[in-house]
Amino acid sequence: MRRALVFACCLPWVCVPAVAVDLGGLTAVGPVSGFTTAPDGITLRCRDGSEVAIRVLAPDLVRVRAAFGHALAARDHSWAIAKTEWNAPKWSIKEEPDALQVTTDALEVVVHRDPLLVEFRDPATHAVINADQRPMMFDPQSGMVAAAKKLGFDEHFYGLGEKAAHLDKRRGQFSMWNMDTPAYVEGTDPIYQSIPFYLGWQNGAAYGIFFDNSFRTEFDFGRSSQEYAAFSAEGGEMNYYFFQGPSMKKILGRYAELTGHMPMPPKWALGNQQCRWSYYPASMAEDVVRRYRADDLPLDVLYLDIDYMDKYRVFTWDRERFPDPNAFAEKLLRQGVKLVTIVDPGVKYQPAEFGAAPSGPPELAPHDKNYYVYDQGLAHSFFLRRKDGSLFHGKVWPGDSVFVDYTQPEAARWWGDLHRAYTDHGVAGIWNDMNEPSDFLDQTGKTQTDVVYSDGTTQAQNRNVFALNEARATYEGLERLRPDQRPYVITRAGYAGIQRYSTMWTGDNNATWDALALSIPMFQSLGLSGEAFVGADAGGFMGRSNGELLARWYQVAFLTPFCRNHADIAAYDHEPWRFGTYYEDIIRKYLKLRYKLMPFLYTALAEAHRTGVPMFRPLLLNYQDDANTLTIDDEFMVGDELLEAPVLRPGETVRLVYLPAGTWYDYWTGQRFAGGGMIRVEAPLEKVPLFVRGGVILPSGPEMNYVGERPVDPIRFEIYPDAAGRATGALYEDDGNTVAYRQGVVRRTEMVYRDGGVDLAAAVGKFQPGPRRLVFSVAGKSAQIVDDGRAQRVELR
Ligand code: MIG
Repeated sequence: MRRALVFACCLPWVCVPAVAVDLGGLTAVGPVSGFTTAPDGITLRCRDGSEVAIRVLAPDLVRVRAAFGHALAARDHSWAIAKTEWNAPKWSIKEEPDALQVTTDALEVVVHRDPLLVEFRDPATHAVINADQRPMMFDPQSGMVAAAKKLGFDEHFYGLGEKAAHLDKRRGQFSMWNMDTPAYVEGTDPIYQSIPFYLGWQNGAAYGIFFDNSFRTEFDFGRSSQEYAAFSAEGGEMNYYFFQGPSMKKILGRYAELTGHMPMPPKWALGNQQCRWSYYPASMAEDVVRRYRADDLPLDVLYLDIDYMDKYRVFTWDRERFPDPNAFAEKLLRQGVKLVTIVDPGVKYQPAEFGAAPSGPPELAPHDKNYYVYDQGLAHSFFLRRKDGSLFHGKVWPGDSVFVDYTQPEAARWWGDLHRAYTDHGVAGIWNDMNEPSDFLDQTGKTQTDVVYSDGTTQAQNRNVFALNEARATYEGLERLRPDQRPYVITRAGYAGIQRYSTMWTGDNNATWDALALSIPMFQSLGLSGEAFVGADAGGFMGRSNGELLARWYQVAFLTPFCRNHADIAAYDHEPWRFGTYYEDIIRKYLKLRYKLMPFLYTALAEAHRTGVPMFRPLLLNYQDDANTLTIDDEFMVGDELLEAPVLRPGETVRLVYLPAGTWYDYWTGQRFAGGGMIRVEAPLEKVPLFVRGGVILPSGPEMNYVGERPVDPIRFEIYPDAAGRATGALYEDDGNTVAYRQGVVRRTEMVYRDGGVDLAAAVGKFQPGPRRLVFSVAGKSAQIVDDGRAQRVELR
């Protein structure tokens, strides 16, 4: 059976292409027959019985909600939304014969009455930013809803979360329907996650649209027509949020406010991570860690994949493979390595044979006769059922399995509390896989749509938010189990808002050069969709990797938030040492550099937490006015400090690098370049083209083999002056583990380099790192001080 399952799961995905948004035959909403005002906007009544609400949440954030043929439902709930109460800013309404106009400080929303067309304009110039190409539409038979916006002649599209596609989504067509798609390639669509949020760009100005509808959704950015960019869903309301820029960073800030900020993960989550399907028994997993240490390779996290469990039963341990989980976890921890275990949503369907529960912790007991998770879930009616009342069964790793209704608060709480089976044994974090939810019998999810939830909604509406709710239950469970520790959760599937609970990785990629290249626009698009903590399986999950590919892969992975090597059960091993010391030396160099740059990376991560602006960025996000960056997705930036142009083809040792206008420095040689064009850079295998923007002060620390191995002392600040001889820098610090940062126990140190010295501002925040040395250097000059948090001027000599 095991063999058959492996086969079924590893079949190359048969691509179900996205459906063109077919607007033919849909019924248009409107026209407007009257309206009422509310404190935060207006509600339009239409001649066809429809209702359309325009709500002002912030000067630059307006929500449009439409019910077709009837009034808007009183229940207004979305799992994606973090902030439901907004203080309506000042706005005004103007009535004209053919139109109504709602105006804020940042936006002018014009609603034409007949036909009913919504237009967003700049209040100062009245220039149209985004406009309906036709009235919003619906299909009374199927329940489909749709909107079509005029397609700009030079309009470009970004975001949409996890898509196996290039950065610029113009002319593309995409579906949102969470799906388990092993070995996906560019063009496979949909894949694991659904983030129905996009950014439009025209002439340097950006806006955002979040179509918050969790039914199967389609986006069409000028694929089926020259005239419109359309989005539609198979059910639910027309419900979207319009974000006015023009700054993309500002939009991302608002999006984070609306759908939630990413919490700070534990600092060790930025450390190097190692996984394989599957390391067992315990002694073999220990061998992996021993080899890391013997080879002087940094490592912070080791993963246990599905084989640590007793026959794939979640919340259990296989006692033959892992006789003493606590002792095992402790052994790892003594070497600085934290343990993360996989948890799948499928609960083995196992009616009890005997009533008597075994004594002792249930996760360590034998389960062949009696499986506590199934018994408890059944007794409390926590499992999903079909419309006819029967349990919803799927087939996943444990075989016949049932799934939890995480929308029931008691079920979510129960699920969260079950994680005691891990936290009691020293497990530091949880990895949620298979949560589309995957089902070997039907990966399309079509046979799941009649599954009903406690609130009466069906899987047609909830499939896309299944993983979000599982992650929420997991995160909140970890918070209860270890109140003073930051939860660490990593997920495969998700929906908008997932960043509140989980980090993510991009699933079962291939061990190919194409997959490496594809990962860059994927991370960038995720970052433009609210998910900052992203990464891919380094080396490529499926198929056979090799030394050159692995070395080049690490040259990208060492700067991605999530840096984890992982491989399929059937794949040739590709841990850093597998292809010999030549490649291993290169990989070590980049892993060491990652740890050296940890002060910088952690600062960039804290920025993402605070502002919603991701650390892994497309050039476009930093250079929004530079149209040369519109399609660049084979280079990336970390923060606005580093620019990398990785080598993405075998055998290549040179590459062309676009540098935006400004001053740039080669990270390796310090050589200075003027940006605004392409340069040709030598890139032998041991070297990745890496640049620092002029104007930056880049913090770094001592080398380490795991986070916390030694004090971060001294902290070095390399100064890279801009053309005017100036640079600015920032350093974020906190305790790295607890949730005290939420109460302001952080420390932010800002500095400016000018006139040959550094003006250090007084440190802000309540975190006290204790005295440590700060070393500043620029072009042969340097200075060292002992930091006491006070403002001071440091002259470099
Ligand atoms: O059906 O747990 O994406 O990382 O190693 C495959 C086994 C299930 C898919 C995950 C992969 C993991 C594997 N899982």
